[in-house]
Amino acid sequence: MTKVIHTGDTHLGYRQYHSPDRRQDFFDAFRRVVEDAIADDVDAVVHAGDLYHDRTPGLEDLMGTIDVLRPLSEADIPFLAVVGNHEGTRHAQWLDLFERLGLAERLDADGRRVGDTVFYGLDHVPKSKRDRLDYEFAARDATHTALVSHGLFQPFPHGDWDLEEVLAESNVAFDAVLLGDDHTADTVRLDGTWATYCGSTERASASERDPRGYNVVEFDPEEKANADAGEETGTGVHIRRRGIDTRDFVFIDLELGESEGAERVRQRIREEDVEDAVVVVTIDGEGGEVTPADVERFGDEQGALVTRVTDRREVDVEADYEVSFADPDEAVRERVRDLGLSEAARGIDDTVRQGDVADSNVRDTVKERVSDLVDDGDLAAFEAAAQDAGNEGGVEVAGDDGERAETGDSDAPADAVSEPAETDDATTTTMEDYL
Ligand SMILES: [Mn+2]
Repeated sequence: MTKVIHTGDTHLGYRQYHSPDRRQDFFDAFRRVVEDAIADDVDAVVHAGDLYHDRTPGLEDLMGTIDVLRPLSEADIPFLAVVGNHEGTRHAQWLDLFERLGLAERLDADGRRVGDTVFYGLDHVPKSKRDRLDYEFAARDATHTALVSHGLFQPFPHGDWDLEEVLAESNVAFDAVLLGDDHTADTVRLDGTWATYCGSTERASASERDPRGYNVVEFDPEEKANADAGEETGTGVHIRRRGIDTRDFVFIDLELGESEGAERVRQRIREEDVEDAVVVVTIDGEGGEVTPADVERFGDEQGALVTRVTDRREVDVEADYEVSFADPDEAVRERVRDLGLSEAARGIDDTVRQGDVADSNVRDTVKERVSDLVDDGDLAAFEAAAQDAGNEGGVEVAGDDGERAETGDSDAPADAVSEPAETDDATTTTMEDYL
């Protein structure tokens, strides 16, 4: 029996909401996974990419990681990993450093045997380069084989990389595919293969409402032998989810009537136990007299760690400016919508400004998005949005309501939670830098 923990999308170093406590939370969650692995004496910890949020983690992040990984290697539990799209895949990187320190192993097409199971790795590959992949893996003697990869695969939601095609083209018949990138845990069966996302270990965006956790995956050689002998059993792959204790998030969804306002919001926050929690308030409806800044203050009064507001109210033009000052991000989004940019340009703008694309990843992300459009032959995406004569500044942008343009990146929050731009981002990053 081979038993491993399958984790991923740990996003270490992420100072979410500009909060040092949140940065610590991401480390704590990862540490809990490692502690469980040691307590359980599993045969390996498999990490499916996005160990770091940023492609160039800071020295503190690297040292923090060493502190987490060292007990694992002292317990003789290998840490096997692939590289995700937040880390860039072209050059030497953190994983190679930890490999050199004896704290990690990078999975590749050669495979790594653990008990009777061989684990293969396939790093994240940008969409524009996938045609060149041959999915050739070294043939190894093993009862079970598993592929570890990072990307958004079909048939999972938001998939742009067809897993059935990958499995059909691979020369190895995988029993399991252990995936990272989609922060939502999910498992499907494709013919004889189990495919599973372990989900993120901490909420990297406010759209990740479900409890966080990881997978425990067992490979039972006896059951596989019985299946091979024609008995009606499974293939001996057993996937179980286990939760981890993470920072409390309190989600408050409010529909405000015209006569309702600040008092209603304050009351709703008081009803919840928000102390030390991240409070995510979504306001909808026609209503009234409350600004995002008010809501943040109500959260602070009740001892919340962070309070974030997504304001989805329909507001008229005059009120727009009022909201704009309380929420500069929304003001910028409004203005960008009015510029009549092409889809491609909006995508670039979006990537440059997005709080959850780390600065060091912006260049690669932009390049990837543009080359995907070029490869798809989507030239319309480069045409400026039509400016109707007599259209008073409002350019119709289909379906875009301040949402992130389609990138296939599951890390994108479903709704942009208002987050003031980090000062140094705002002053040092301009679109011209990336064009
Ligand atoms: Mn991720």
